[in-house]
Amino acid sequence: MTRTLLPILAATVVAAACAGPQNRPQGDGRSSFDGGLILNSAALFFAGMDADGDYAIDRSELSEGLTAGFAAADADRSGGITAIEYQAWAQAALGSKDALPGRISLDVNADNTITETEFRTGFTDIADGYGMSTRGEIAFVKLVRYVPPVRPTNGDWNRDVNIERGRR
Ligand SMILES: [Ca+2]
Ligand SMILES: [Ca+2]
Repeated sequence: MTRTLLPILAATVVAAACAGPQNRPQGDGRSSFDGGLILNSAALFFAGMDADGDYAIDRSELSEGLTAGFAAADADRSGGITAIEYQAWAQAALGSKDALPGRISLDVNADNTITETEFRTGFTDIADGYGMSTRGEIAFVKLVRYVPPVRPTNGDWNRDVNIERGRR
């Protein structure tokens, strides 16, 4: 009973949170953001791969970093990263267990295990998005992004969402 009920309750909470503007708090409960620099996905992980200290990640640093990252994440050396292992690794290496990329996006065949191929492919795709495929390196400047201030004043809650989507 408890096993089946909990996911339903969790799903209900998520659905309520996503239900739209009518469920947003009014007045002082509205959020705003003063703007500033944010870290792009996997920024801490990539930055830590800079072995020669030139503030850029080249292809060999990326490859070695991915090898080391997979080895660290696969705590029991089973050859795959389980959900629990990924959560622990993401907390340590990405800065949060909720940081992107999430486990589900890396586990392409959805077998609840992230193989080394899936791990490397997922992070290589992100690295390519930061310029690895075109420039052969990721400069640190690509790992941060400026987000302008957000001041919802006319009930336009979608603006928060659109800015969040603009990061992808
Ligand atoms: Ca470097
Ligand atoms: Ca998999």
